[in-house]
Amino acid sequence: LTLHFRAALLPGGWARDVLVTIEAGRIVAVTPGLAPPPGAECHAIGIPGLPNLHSHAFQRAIAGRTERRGPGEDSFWSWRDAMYRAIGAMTPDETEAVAAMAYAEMLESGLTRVGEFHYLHHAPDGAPYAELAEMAFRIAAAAAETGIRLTLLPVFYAHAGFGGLPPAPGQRRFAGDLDGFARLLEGGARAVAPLEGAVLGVAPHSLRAVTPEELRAVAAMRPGHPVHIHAAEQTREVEDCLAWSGMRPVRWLLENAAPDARWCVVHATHMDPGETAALARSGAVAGLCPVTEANLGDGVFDAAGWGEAGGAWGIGTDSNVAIAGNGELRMLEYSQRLARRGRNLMAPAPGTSTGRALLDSALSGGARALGAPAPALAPGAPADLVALLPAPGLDEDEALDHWVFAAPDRGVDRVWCGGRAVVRDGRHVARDAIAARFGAVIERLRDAA
Ligand code: NGQ
Ligand code: ZN
Repeated sequence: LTLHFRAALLPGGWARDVLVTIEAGRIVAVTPGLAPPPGAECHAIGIPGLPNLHSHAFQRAIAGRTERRGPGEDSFWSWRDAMYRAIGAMTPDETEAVAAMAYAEMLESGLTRVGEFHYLHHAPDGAPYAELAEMAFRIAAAAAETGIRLTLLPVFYAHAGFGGLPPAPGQRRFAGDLDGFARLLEGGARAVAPLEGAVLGVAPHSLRAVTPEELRAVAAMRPGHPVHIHAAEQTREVEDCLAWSGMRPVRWLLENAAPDARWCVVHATHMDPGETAALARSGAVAGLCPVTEANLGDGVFDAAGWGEAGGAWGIGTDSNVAIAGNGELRMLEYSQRLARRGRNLMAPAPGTSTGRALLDSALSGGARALGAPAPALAPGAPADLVALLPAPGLDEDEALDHWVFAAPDRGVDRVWCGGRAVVRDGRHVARDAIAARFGAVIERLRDAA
């Protein structure tokens, strides 16, 4: 396969008239300054595929179904109850169908690898499936069907709150002990084994859901592989952690879990300046999910301060309420503008492009968090590429700024994973079948609820 881009973002920056040769799923040559030879496929703007470092695919099933004001205080916590109820009856077939829809939409927005923070393990009554890792196989099947790269993060979840509280009834599909988790992990390894480039990490769910001993045990189960944890997303979690330990959640992690470059701290919304500086220094990636964080009323992550502290970050679509790579980047910059009453706060220096800075960070931080090679249009790299729609009259960085801030939708033309075109004209190649199946599942779940 030979692709030609009028402009392409290479490791050293933009180049024009770039010929990209792909063989057996990998890029074998990248040559700027060439006119398209006969037979080459021509596109406008080429960028590497973006990592989506945090997804709960099944939550795509409630998109649009939790936006009606509740009876009491409507908050993250009442959303969580509604989410538990709405998905309480979801079967393995249904979960696979919903995940396939979410993954197709991720690809349609240029997200070519997903970190699936996977905790829907057991049957609706909490009983283990005959194959304990049944649901991991379903996630892997959805990834295989859509062509997205998978970093599977099986989640250890044992408690309803700080201090080792027993799990609540709504959490029985997630909960288990360390022995069960070791077997889930072994099943997860079998599930992802057939997928090219798949990665297996671990995810202690949160400081609420694991004890310190469990956290240490889980983090040690996949040496050298990603460790993801939710932390400091809601102020109530900060208060509960202070009451339990005398420390804020990120401070507790720093003192007790020794996070390093294989860690991804998801959200990390509420940090004081000391936590921000120390966590940034640790090498841990901040897993930012700006659209979900806005949707759930989490608060504003100080991304500008994190950047000044040298912190790495990537983006995640988390609840999948709206799936778009450019949408996450836009929300991230806009949250900073609203909080600091300034503009272009994520651009590092005068004259630099905000869209470019956002993309560069999300590519490198996201890949690190997912244990994946840095996405690059370079020989030897996996052929995971995105062609953006042309932006007439704009220079290259402006085209990225347009994609982030001005594109009417996902702004993506074509996407390749492993050299295979999985999105054409902005549509996943199997969208019709996947969307039909998804629609039937949504109706069934609504009837069941
Ligand atoms: C999750 N979502 O794991 O899906 C959580 C809700 C929890 C977010 N934190 C459950 N956004 O945190 O207990
Ligand atoms: Zn999450």
